[in-house]
Amino acid sequence: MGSTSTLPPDFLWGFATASYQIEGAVNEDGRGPSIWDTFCKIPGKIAGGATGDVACDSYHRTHEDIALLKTCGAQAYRFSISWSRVIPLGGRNDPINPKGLQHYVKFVDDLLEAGITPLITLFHWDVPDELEKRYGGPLNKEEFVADFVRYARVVFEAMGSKVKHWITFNEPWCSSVLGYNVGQFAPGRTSDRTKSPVGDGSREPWIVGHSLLVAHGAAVKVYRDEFKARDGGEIGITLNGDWAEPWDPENPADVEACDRKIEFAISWFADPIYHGKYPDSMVKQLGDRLPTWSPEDIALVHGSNDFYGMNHYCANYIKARTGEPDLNDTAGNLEILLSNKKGEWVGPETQSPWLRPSAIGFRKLLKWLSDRYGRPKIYVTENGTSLKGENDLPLDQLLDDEFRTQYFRDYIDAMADAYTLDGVNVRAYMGWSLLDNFEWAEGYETRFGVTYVDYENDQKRIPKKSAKTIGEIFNRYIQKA
Ligand code: PNW
Repeated sequence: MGSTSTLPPDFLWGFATASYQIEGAVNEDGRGPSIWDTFCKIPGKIAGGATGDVACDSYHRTHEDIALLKTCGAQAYRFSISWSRVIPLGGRNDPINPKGLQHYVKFVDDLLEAGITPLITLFHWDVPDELEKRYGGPLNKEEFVADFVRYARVVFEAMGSKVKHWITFNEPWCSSVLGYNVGQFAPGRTSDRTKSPVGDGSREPWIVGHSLLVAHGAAVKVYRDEFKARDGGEIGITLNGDWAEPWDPENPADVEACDRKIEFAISWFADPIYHGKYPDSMVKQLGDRLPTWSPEDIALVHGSNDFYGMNHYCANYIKARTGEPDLNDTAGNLEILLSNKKGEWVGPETQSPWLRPSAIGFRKLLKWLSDRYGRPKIYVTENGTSLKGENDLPLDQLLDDEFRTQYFRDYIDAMADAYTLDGVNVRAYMGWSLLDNFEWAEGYETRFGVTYVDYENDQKRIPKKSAKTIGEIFNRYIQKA
């Protein structure tokens, strides 16, 4: 397997990051706070009491990051813009912060000068805190959509002539479910009163997901109406989702539950975009808690992807639940497990409790998405792994990250097979991540970088083995033009 597979000559590869995870400089040059600044201040929410106050200090080290990209041979860099750096209060009538905007314009110029293609994510979970306070952020669709559209237009105006690949939202599933049901991510709302005094996990995630979809569609319309003809770029959304295997392949209920799991995680967003409606499985389980589509809103959303942005890390075993679903269930009335009926693990353990690698699952999910959505152009916008205990290793061992290197070999193999053997139109791949960084609720204890960041010593960066190897892997696969 793998040996005869290839990737096309124009295949684009590089690395991804997100603003709050790497930038630091949270109070600098007029940036306003986002919901993550606020959430990190609540005791007990983040491992080790960590915050993104300094993170990798990338706001001050754009040149170091570009040098790293060049050392790895990366052709592309996916990063996100902090909305509250550009518009500190966030709203459509609030002032623009020229210094914040200029930071990103300059960064794009520097990337282009270094020969690196920028892919920009407009939103990677960091709602301006003022909008959360003003009207509840994406719980208020009308306000949120209007404010997001204005922010998107400001960014397109400033950088549209230079940036050809735009991602509206990163992983709306995470914002909706982890932010409004589990309460593990900002703004931390949940029905669980031991975790939060506010929130309704049975309703809010579905409302938030709907708002994010409409905001995506509205921003795409602005791009297509006002910029695309002049700038010739493309725009899409990035969705996360893992592959699903039945816990007991002999049990039809478990087999059926696998599709339902992917529908609740991915098709929740992808079906409206590609098919103009929510999946039947979700309508059936959620009833009137799932918002219905007005003709105006679905017209914005249906057909709104120029490419499908795919974040993918791992696979799960799925066991159907019997009986009525819990009101707070967001998964499709099933259990998500890491081992099957025979007691076999889906993959080796990592530092992230939810992540056990299974490269064959990547190939299968690529095919599943390709079939369900009419063979869209797919950009893999994140893929990568943490390592069990990496943070505790002596430096020489930490830098020799063979486990991560093998993960990339296996996953890129699987992707090349999907392209070559299964006819999947996958055209780009961004490894997660260029740098060890602020891993949300897990703080700095979990590392995902191909570059080690020494948080104790002036955020010094040292490339790991994986940083040096990934380019060789792509060189083998990408056909010479
Ligand atoms: C993605 N889960 O998030 C994000 O886009 C990145 O910002 C993040 O650093 C990366 O994956 C690694 O975690 C996820 O619990 C976070 O299933 C959590 C989950 C999935 C994706």
